Amino acid sequence: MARPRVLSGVQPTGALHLGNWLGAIRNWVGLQDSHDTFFCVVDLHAITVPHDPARLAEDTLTTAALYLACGIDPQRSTVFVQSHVAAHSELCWLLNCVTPLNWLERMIQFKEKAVKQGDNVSAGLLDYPVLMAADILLYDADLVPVGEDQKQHLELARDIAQQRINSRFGSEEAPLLRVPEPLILQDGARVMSLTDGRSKMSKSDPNEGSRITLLDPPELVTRKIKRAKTDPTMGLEFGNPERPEADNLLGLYAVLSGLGREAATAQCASMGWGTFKPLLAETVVEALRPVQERYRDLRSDPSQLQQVLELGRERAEAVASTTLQRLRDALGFYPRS
Ligand code: AQP
Repeated sequence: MARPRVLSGVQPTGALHLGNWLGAIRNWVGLQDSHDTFFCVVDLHAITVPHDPARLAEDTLTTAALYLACGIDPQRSTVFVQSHVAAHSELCWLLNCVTPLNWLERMIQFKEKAVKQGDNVSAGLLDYPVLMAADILLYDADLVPVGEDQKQHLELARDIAQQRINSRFGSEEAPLLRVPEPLILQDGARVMSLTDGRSKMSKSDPNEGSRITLLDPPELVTRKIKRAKTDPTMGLEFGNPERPEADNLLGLYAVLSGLGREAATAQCASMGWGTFKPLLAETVVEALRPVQERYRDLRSDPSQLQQVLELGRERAEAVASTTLQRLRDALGFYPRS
């Protein structure tokens, strides 16, 4: 029986951080044996906000190398760069033309990010969820791992596939697009900012001290944790709404030490911040060490990474071109000879 297909990706908008790892990539690694996994670096999404052309290619390679360094295996997964498969842009256009504008205007992420852009907000930012729908629908993905922040976008992809394509241009017996389901991961850790336990750790936070990136050297990790926001209460605990920083940092310790929440709570319940922070710093440094070593190996041989991405592009294109052709035919385009 065919394994369910999963698709996901991260934007190359800067160095990946602990949130991207623990909330996304680490979970992808565990899916590789049981699912048919497609992981792309979503560089077309990265230009929906102002970007630096001098950094995009480098950030794309860094992101791909980090996927592999974190345990994505190109033999078992299809790893590719979104813009290398032109079908993403073409399907996005086809879907744009059937997606009501007001579906996009009510997307929470658009509203939040648009505020930050002021008058310069691009049509691309509004269109972000349609491109994401194209990414998913091109590969007939059965499942999409989603965090809380992406649930609304997946719902939109489902509505476009079902209400705007399948029911208008397909038939019940032969749907044109597979309607994907969310894959809610038990272990979907949400990592919060080091400087504000109520907002998520994010690549685009202007304060670099708010996040630990996967490539931060040990001294920097230690410094960032030392400066991380704390509170005056003694002892670490989970679930106290008055203490989001304690919850977040104890959560990081529980996951990265491998102890789990119960044992981590037992160990740290009466520990002061002055004892806890060096312990957490050492744990983070040790957890990152093998990732950083594998990353350095991968970057020392550019041809290896290039080969992985080329193989990924071929595999991805084979699937994507079939879906796209199905759509072109159903929408009535004059066929190319
Ligand atoms: N803080 C987080 N905790 C848990 N998971 C997180 N993810 C991101 N931040 C956290 C997950 O990482 C995946 C890829 O994210 P993305 O780069 O496509 O976009 P994002 O969610 O917008 O991530 P950032 O870091 O906040 O990027 P910017 O600042 O560029 O917008 C997703 O699965 C996401 O849930």
